[in-house]
Amino acid sequence: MTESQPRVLILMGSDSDLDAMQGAVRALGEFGVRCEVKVLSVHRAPDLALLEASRARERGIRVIICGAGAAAHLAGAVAAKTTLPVIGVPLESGALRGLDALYATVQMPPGVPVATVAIGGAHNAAILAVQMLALSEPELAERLAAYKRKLVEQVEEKDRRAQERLREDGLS
Ligand code: RP5
Repeated sequence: MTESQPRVLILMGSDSDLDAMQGAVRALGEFGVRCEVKVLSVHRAPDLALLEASRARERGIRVIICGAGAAAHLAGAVAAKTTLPVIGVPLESGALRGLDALYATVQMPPGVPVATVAIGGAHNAAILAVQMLALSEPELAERLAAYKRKLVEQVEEKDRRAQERLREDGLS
């Protein structure tokens, strides 16, 4: 495997999922983690989707992120065909606004887990994927630590702003 090979595979059920899944691509990019992105419906092209899942490990992929809306079976079906960790992102789509996708993604039978993030949680899916890769990559763990420090700074800034508002409103 070469350094430039993608280690995260992002699958999505439709091109209509792309906007929602771009947060994952962006976040992985910020950590310098290469990914491959594919539209692959397990309902409309099941053979292709299952082939992709079963070949992912031997291609050097280490984590698979699957985003889908409605009857969102992509992550579960992919998890059935690989020993790689699979992260599911339920997406908002149609009348049930993502609740259907959440249930379909998270309610997996024993033995076939899908690590399910929030509805529309593509960013968190990427962070979780980086955390998995960082188990064996100290440099990535360093970047995650820096990311966590930034989160703390952001909270401190929010507190400063809240205190300022309270003072301006004569409430402190
Ligand atoms: C799901 O149905 C897809 O993941 C998408 O969220 C939703 C609608 O798909 P399209 O009809 O836009 O292709 O399978």
